[in-house]
Parts: sequence; structure tokens; C-alpha cells
Amino acid sequence: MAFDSVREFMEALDKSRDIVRIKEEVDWELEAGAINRRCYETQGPAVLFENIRDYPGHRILGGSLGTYRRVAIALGLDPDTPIPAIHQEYEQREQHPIKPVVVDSGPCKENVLMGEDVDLSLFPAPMIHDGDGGRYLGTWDIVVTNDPETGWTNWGMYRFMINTRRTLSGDPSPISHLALVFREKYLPKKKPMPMALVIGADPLCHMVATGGYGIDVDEADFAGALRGEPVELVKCETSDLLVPAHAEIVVEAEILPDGIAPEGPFGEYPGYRTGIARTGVLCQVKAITYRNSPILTMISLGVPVDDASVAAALTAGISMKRRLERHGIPVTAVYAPPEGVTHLVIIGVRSGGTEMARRIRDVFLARRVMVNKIIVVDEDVDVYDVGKVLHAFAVKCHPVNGIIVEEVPAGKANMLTPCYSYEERKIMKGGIDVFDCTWPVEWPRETLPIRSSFDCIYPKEIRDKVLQRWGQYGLK
Ligand SMILES: Cc1cc2nc3c(=O)[nH]c(=O)nc-3n(C[C@H](O)[C@H](O)[C@H](O)COP(=O)(O)O)c2cc1C
Ligand SMILES: [Mn+2]
Repeated sequence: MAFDSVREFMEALDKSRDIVRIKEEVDWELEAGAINRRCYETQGPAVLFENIRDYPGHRILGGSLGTYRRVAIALGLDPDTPIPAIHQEYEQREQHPIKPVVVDSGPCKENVLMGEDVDLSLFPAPMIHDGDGGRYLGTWDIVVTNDPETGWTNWGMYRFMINTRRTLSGDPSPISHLALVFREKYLPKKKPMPMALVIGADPLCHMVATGGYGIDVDEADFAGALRGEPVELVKCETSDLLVPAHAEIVVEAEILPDGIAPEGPFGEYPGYRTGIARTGVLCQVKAITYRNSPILTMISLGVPVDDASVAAALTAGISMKRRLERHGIPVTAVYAPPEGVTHLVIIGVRSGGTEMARRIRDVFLARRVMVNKIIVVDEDVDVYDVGKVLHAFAVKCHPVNGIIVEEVPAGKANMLTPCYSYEERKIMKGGIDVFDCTWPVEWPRETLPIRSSFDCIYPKEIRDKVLQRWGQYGLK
């Protein structure tokens, strides 16, 4: 059922006409990024650039999971599967992690560059947006690192740009698992941290790399869960790290304990260029292995909806739901619509009211606060139906009592949120609002306004009669 490689996945996209293979010569400098970006903004297809200026034999794939259709295909579902059903399927599969298996070799070893042969300029890293700090080799990637004490292998999607022929620079945030292990296990000993930058693996591997799984959790097990079968991994040439055997390109590197390098700016996931830091970690490349005619996966990140916002809607929505459940919130459903780029989240609850809204706020305040707007609705409002949520917000959120406003102190807010001032982003200060769109619990139930909808305002016998005779009326 699962696709082993991005190539098999692309064949499925061919069948459903969700990919266009571009034979015209396309420039790696801005043109490929602009085409990929415009495809997102016109609900267009994934694009495979087969003819890239200066790089014969190399290919770039943009937008592999840029729509829910493509996510459904990656999961082996009907492309037209409705969004709530995709979320349910995803959530259900994730409950059964499957450990990866180690194999002796794989397509990613078809070509091996070591020593003097190592040269990042052999690959068509695109200049994605005008004004980017450089050419990004890693955007839709998987960065593999390891905790030397516990054996925990982390997969995270972090961007990496080319610094020199044999060095990369990247911007893993201080709360990323990569930064955590680097800070705690390598920096104190002044040891370089081995990493592998994996490009062009099976799409579900990339998907889990974007997800916020717990500390000590191997994302690979969840890629197995989504695939319904284990991911095949193969050992790196210059470290003990294991990487997906069917990947297109694997850059084996070490993050240096004593170096920094220019990094960014970049068009960020909230849809604006908001980043402030202009330096990042420095990585020394040790080896590069790649398939014949390799496919470099990329994302021209920006305003939603794109691969990042769809992936985040799935992974963040599900992890927020689990977290709220752990804190005893009677949550029925959580949806972080892609258009809200995880800055806005909609939460359905079995029992609402101001106290519940405060409890929800406190769950979010307990950690770094990446979300800044939370909409809480009663369980009879479908969280996936943004029009219905807007209706609830318009008429059920009291303009004085229904809004909880809270400042988020320095060091805890999202440094990429566009509405924060430059100074706020710099010190990571911000805020969070909860919009309580539920009926106050203290209102006697018999005084609640009756919803004037077919389901709520008509007696059952009338509804049954109307439904039964629908066709007879000449209605479809
Ligand atoms: C396209 C894309 C690019 C990303 N780039 C970065 C990045 O450069 N740095 C970062 O800290 N997180 C980045 N993220 C978010 C991380 O992938 C996400 O937080 C993930 O949970 C990280 O894995 P971890 O939880 O194991 O640290 C990016 C996400 C996407 C979809
Ligand atoms: Mn992780």
C-alpha cells in the first residue's frame, strides 16, 4: 500500500493528474520557486522540473503535499477524501507506531561522493524567493540526528542553505529537538553532532518530520504507522545514522560546536519574511550519496495553502488535541485550518464556558506559545467547517465577556508572527487570545437560543417527511 519512494508517489500523482512534469528549461534562480509558489496560489498541481539550467540530469520536485488531495494520495486514500476523514484516518493510523527496519543498501547509495569529491554545488539548490539569504538545498527535507546517550533518533524538517562547497548553515529553533540534543549532549563536550540531511524520501517520512512529536520519540516509527509498514533505513557512510534507503539525496554532515554562519532571511511559514536572526548553525559536509538522476524536493514556502500549512494542520491539530485531552479538557475535535498557519486553532468542546476557555488558555501558556488565537466552539459546531465556525464566532462570542486576552512574556512567544513588532519578535514577546464561542455554562439550558436550522428548529416528524419526499418535490 505504501509508496517506497518519491518516484512511486509521483506515478500515483501522474494517474490522478496532480503533477505536471515540466520539460521546458527552468532556472534554479527564482524561476522554479516562483512557478511552485504560483501553483499553490492557483490550487495547481505539484511540479517536477526535469530540465534545470546548469544541471542536466538533475530534477526538482515542488509541492508534493501541497493539497489535501495529494496528502490523501500519499496515504493511499481516494484523492477526493474529505478533509475531516483524512484527519481521522491520520489520527487513527498514528496510534500504531511501526519500527523501521535496517537494510544493507538502497537506491540512495547509487552514487557516493567522499573526501575531495564532496561538492554541494553539484546539486541544483534553488534560490527560492527573492531576498533569501542564499540557495536552499534543504527545505522539504528530513534532518536526522541522534542522542548519543539514549539512542533516540530524531527527524525534523529544518531548512539548510549552502554556505560554501562543503558547508551548510541552518536555523533549527532553540525549541527544536535538534537544538535540544545539540545543546545538551554535544556542546558541553565541544563535540560535533553528526546529522544527515535527507532529500526526496517517501512523502509520509517528510510529513512526520514536520510534526511536533515528544522528546525521545522516533518520528520514523510514526512514518511506519502512517505507511502501515516499516520504513527501510540504511546506514550512512560516515556515521552510524540511519536514513531512508530510497531517498534521492543524503548529505552527511556534522554540526560544528564552535562555528556559526550567515543564514536567512527566508520567506517563512506564517506567509511573510519575519525572521530576525541572520546567523545559524554551521555544518561541515562529510559525504553526499544520491540516486541516479536525483530529485531535489523543495517548497516555495509562503502564504497558505502549501505543503507546510497542510502538514501543520494535520500534525499540529492532532498533537494539540492529545495535549488538551491529557489536561482533562473535554475536547471533541481540533482543527488548525491551513489558512491559519497554526497561529489560529479551532477547538470543539463538550462543555464550554469562561472557565473552560481559561483552562484551555493555560494549557497553551504552559509552553512556548506558537498559537495566538484560539476559537472555542460547542460540539455541535463542525470545527472543519470554517463557515460554521465563523457564524459561531459572529453570534456566540460575547464582544466583552467572550474574549480572553493574555500577554505572553518575553522568551515564550512565536518570533515569526508577523503582527508582532520588530522589538517583540526580537525578544519573543507576544500574546494569546481565546475567543469563547460557547454558551455560558451558567445560562439555564432551557433559555439557550434555539438554532434556526433544519436539524434544530423542526420536529422530527416534519424532518422525516421532508427528507422522505425530497425527490417527489423535484429537489435533488
Ligand atoms: C517547510 C518547513 C520548514 C521548516 N523549517 C524549520 C526550520 O528551519 N527550523 C525549525 O526550527 N523548524 C522548522 N520547521 C518546523 C519543524 O519542522 C517542526 O517544528 C518539527 O516539529 C521539528 O521537529 P522536532 O519536533 O523533532 O524538533 C519547518 C517546517 C516546515 C514544514
Ligand atoms: Mn522530534
